[in-house]
Amino acid sequence: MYYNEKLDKIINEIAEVAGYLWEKGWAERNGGNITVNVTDEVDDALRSKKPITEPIAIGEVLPHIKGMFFFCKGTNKRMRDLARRPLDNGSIIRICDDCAHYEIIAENPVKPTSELPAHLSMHNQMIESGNGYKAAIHTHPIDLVAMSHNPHFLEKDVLSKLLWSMIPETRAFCPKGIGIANYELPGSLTLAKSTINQLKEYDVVMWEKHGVCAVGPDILEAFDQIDVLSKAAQIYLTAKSMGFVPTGMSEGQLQELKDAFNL
Ligand code: 2HA
Ligand code: ZN
Repeated sequence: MYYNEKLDKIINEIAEVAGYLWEKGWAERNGGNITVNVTDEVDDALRSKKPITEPIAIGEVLPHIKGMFFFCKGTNKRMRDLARRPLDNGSIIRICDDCAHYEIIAENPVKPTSELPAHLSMHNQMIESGNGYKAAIHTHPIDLVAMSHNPHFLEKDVLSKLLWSMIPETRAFCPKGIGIANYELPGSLTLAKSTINQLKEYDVVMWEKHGVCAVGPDILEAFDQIDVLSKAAQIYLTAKSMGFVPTGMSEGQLQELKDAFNL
């Protein structure tokens, strides 16, 4: 038992997904990050804990996450270690009442992920939109990142349409497709801004030549979105490596799926 039953369940899900990211080869060294809004699971004991740090600036003012609690992978920590020892490789932070700083409230002085501005901006937007989403993930899937090196695939919805057409599940389980954020410095506020811009339309965003971000109701569903897209990318790449360009499902077949599943 780490904290309480409900919070432990979420921490165990985070550890489970961290293990998948490592196994898939998407999480070299400290690559990738996970944050989950755990405000509803924080009990009075944790809420009354004194912060172990002075307030640290987020770099943004994020009014919708005032006073909220997030479990965050630690900066410079490895996903493969988060999978085995989540509390040594992540920490719980609380957003201060000024909405511009956070403090670490768990025992563990692990500083949160370098992509905190993007992650907290995504959570802020999710609360604002009222979509009920609580999880955000960023990872480095080899196939999807490789595709982002082709300028044609960075044009709006070109990649979504190609990936949807590779296997019916992609259309069904990633119905919004994938948005594109052009290359920006990792960890920067500009990357955070272009990510949340794309999130207005998509649940998954490609970070050009870097990785992919996804949001969802929980961390498993956010991971599933990237996994489904990566599977479609692998089908495309496998066909290409066999020496042909895959035909892809037709517009009619994709429309039929859209109608059948009310997408
Ligand atoms: O946290 O992946 O983008 C390590 C990264 C930064
Ligand atoms: Zn990254």
